[in-house]
Amino acid sequence: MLPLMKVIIALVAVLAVACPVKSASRHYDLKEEDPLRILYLRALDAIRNTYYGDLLQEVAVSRANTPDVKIYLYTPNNLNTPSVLASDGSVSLSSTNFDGSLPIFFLTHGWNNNYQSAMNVNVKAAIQAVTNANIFIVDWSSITYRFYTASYLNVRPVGQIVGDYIYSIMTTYGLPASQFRLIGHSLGAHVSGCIGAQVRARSQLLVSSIVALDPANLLFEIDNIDNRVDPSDASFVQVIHTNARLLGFGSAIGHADYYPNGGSNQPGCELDLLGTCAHSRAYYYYSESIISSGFTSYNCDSLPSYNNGSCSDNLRSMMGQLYVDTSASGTYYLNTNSESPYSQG
Ligand SMILES: [Ca+2]
Repeated sequence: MLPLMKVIIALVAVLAVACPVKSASRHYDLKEEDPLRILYLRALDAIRNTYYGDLLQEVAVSRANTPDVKIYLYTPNNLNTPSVLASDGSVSLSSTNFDGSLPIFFLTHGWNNNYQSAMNVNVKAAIQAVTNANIFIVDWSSITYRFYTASYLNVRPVGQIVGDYIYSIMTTYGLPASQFRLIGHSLGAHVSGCIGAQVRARSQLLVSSIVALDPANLLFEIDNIDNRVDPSDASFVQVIHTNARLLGFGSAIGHADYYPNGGSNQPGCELDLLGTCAHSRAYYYYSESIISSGFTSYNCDSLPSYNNGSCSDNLRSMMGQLYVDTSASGTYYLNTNSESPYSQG
């Protein structure tokens, strides 16, 4: 039977059962979720638990290699027309406008996205609006336009390819790992973690920061840091959660984790059963944080505590920012507007 058919049958079966749900997963607490959410999550679990083995077989022959990963470079001298680079290093940076004296950012997109997707377009424009920088966009769309599991299984291989690429820049130009900053959305957030881990493995040094924008949830485990973003992957890891426990990872997995509007549902995304609207808010908030006066957030343990004022005397931090707040630690809460500009100050 085709895997897709199995998935459809699993979804139908789970939806048909509709039995009371116990809070079984270590990723999410279902008690406060609505019934449709619960069914959705159980369907995802059914896919994972029942058919994961088959899906692994399906993609066993498709481990990413360097031809699957393209890298696009934008600099102050080519703001919108990229230099197209090969991730095996076969295209020399000396043939581009790369400037080793400028900050270096690597952006990595998620599933069903490419280098021209909204995440890349918005974050790149925001960076370019405030500073001169080398902006590398990692395009692994030849993989991400395939089945989710194929993308999931290639998070670490793609991270290793790009980590090796960064290491080659470091050695060629004599640059420190601390000059590199990584930004990734969804699966790309975990790829960024794996990039950082590979740089560390090659150089024994850490990249400066990773901004993990609503890192993907499905199939990732809190106990396995090897294929997901975690604090060991960079000097500082900031996570912005906007669709926690559905498309995005719920648990706090960075040095500092920000939960705008509670981190699960976002205002302006009310009819958002699949979570895609809330999931994308992460990069819209982040882009705005770069070019605006920012999003004030408060160290707090929950949205209700934040909303009832219990945390108003706690430490504050600005969510996002081009150069993240490395003094932050723990979880932070804030509210936003339902449309741009999202910041409430
Ligand atoms: Ca990791």
